[in-house]
Amino acid sequence: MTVRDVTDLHEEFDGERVPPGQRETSKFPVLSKSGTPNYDPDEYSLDVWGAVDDERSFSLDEFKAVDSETQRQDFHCVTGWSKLDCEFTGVTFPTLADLAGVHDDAVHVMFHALDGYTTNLPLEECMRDEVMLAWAFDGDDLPREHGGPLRVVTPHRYAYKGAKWVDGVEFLTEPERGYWEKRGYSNTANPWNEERYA
Ligand SMILES: Nc1nc2c(c(=O)[nH]1)N[C@H]1C(S)=C(S)[C@@H](COP(=O)(O)O)O[C@H]1N2
Ligand SMILES: [Mo]
Repeated sequence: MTVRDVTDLHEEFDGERVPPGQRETSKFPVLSKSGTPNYDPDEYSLDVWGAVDDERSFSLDEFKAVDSETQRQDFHCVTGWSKLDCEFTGVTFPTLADLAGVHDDAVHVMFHALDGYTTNLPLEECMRDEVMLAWAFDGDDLPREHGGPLRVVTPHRYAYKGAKWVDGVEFLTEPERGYWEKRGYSNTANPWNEERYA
């Protein structure tokens, strides 16, 4: 299996591999605002809507049939730990955007999740190959507490920008704020600038 290594991403941000104020951990801590939500695999769908040509709804099997890849990435939590060399398998955001046909006036994205979590990013920060909707971690199904069946990963931003249990991707023509962004976390979340809290 080919693994695309994107662990040199920090060079783009003129920073060290472990961003300032972060400590490397070999564990994979769990951070969830309200525990792991239940879901029915038969009912689950990933919905894509808003400023797109084709609003889409994928079952898990349908989504897993989309062109996917495996990447080696680092993971930076705003609370101060970084986990290096995570292997995530999934669909890149640009691939998903291509399937939906994003309108020219789309500028922002809101991710929605099964636990009521939301998080937002400018469209241009989503249109990077290392932003993935991932269903596998280190070769196995993504563990439920880490966002299985499907989560977003954002290695260029603190990990709260990556919704676990993602079930919706909404393309917006105006910026909006997600769950933590409304509650004092940085809207921009660049780990190499320590954009932690607003
Ligand atoms: N749906 C959802 N996604 C979420 C969260 C959450 O509470 N709900 N927590 C975020 C935060 S603050 C972090 S640091 C990462 C943690 O991912 P992990 O639990 O796999 O380490 O998920 C992010 N995505
Ligand atoms: Mo977090």
